[in-house]
Amino acid sequence: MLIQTPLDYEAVREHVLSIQARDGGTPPLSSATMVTINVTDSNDNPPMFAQEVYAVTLVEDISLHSTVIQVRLICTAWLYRSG
Ligand SMILES: [Ca+2]
Repeated sequence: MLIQTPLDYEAVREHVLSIQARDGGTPPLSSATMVTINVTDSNDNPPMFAQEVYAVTLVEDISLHSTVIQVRLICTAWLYRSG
């Protein structure tokens, strides 16, 4: 068996295949079996910022070490898992 399209854990975590083998005899004899493929997760989704653009205005005499902005990141792998 060969992989022909990329696997995507977030889309499909399990593939169940039915395989049949048949010989060239007369009459042909065959057997069938099931193959279950479990896809494991890899870290293939980069985190995304919650907003595309962040902007902040600061007074010039702001104290050193002041927090100037908080940005929020969304772990997209988590998004796909929870859905
Ligand atoms: Ca993943």
